[in-house]
Amino acid sequence: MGLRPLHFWLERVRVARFVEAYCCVVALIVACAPSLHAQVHDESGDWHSLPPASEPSDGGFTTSDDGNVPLSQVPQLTSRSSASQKLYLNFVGSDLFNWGTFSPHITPAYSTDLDTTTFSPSEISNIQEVWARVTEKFSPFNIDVTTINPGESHFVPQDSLNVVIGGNGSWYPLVAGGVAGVGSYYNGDSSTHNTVFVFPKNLGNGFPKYVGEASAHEAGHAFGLQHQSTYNGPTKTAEYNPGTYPGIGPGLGTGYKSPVMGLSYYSDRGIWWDGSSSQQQSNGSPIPQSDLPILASNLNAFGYRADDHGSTPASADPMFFSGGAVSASGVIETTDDKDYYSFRTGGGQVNLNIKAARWGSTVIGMLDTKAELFTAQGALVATYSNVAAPGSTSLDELISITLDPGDYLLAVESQGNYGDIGQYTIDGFIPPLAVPEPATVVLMAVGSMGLFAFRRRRDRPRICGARAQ
Ligand SMILES: [Ca+2]
Ligand SMILES: [Ca+2]
Ligand SMILES: [Ca+2]
Ligand SMILES: [Zn+2]
Repeated sequence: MGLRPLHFWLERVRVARFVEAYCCVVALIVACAPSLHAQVHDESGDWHSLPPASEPSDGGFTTSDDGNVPLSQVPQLTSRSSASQKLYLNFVGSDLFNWGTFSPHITPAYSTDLDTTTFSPSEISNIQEVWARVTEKFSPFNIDVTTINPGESHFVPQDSLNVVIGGNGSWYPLVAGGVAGVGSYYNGDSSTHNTVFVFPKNLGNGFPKYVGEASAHEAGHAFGLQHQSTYNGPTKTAEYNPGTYPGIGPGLGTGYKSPVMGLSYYSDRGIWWDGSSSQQQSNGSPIPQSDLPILASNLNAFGYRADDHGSTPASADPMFFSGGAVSASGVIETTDDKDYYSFRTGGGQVNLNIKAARWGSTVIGMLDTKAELFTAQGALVATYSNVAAPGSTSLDELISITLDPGDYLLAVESQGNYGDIGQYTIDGFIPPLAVPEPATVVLMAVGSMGLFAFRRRRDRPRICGARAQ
């Protein structure tokens, strides 16, 4: 995608005619995630009011509850500190006076209560969860998702993106989940200060899943992505492609996946997508958009992170070499990646859980895992390949197999569908090599060594100085 003039581009909420008129007047495009409280135009042409978000607000004013901390004590989280390019999740507020053609001025800190001067324990927990969710989205890339402010001087192209997460965006003319300029991370438009906005007060009062999806969505815009939309021929049927999720609002089932750049709030998995962008050619045909190459492009400059575990049997990481309780973790950066591990077992029941990313017990992963087990010689022993689908919620693979003693290879992979990438963990148990009984020699007193040596020499003659087997 080439550089384009920054146009403001508005979602279709409330009165479509107003939006169209507004777009004609304002020369800039701002892409905005839909608000949970806004009305959206569904495929049938009816207007639907979205239900309240499932996360209840405590509704109370918290002043000095035990455990509240000042904003300066926001958790200092970093997903990849070695990466020089930062995706800064700013939960502490902003005083940016001008942004594009707007005047946000004061954005309060992220808050689920009325006290925006401190973080309550539950707000701290939410901040950690949002960070974990955004970390998963960008885990294949060489960019650090962090809550540590890189400093104003770093909010310049191809350096750091400032994702301001606070308030309700009342300065913006529409109720929205967030707002961003397409390509604003690299296009050098100083009016947007390498900054995008997320409005948690319009996202289930700061519900972490919605805030996480919206933060990744607005960052995606800054990194050059348009919306993922749906069409019937040249007619756009939905600005925000809901993926396989069957409706709007939570609770309509599990096992679904949706584009981060579409409508992913309610789906099990918000993933990067290959589909039709919101942009159309002059004849109406939708312009395709494959999200991943755009994110990884030279314009953004961060690219994919280096593969973390060898992709061939010869480069397997011997992490489980001696067996026993095992744990490991990694990232499937692309659908072609395989992460190989070698292990040696004394034989018996092997149990390994290969899991997509979690927040506590909640699955927040994009990766639909797959695993293959080989002998050390490369013969396939077993394949574990549950495909996540509606009704089949698991992104994980459970290996439960009885193995003969020996050396094996485990390959962790993607199921291979577009967007099946991200973090995984491995935990479980591999029966270790049988610990040999201590040799008689160890138990012998020093004074007996002569006798032992004598007996060994007689029983097992040495050949060329080496003991015969
Ligand atoms: Ca608060
Ligand atoms: Ca690999
Ligand atoms: Ca990898
Ligand atoms: Zn958007």
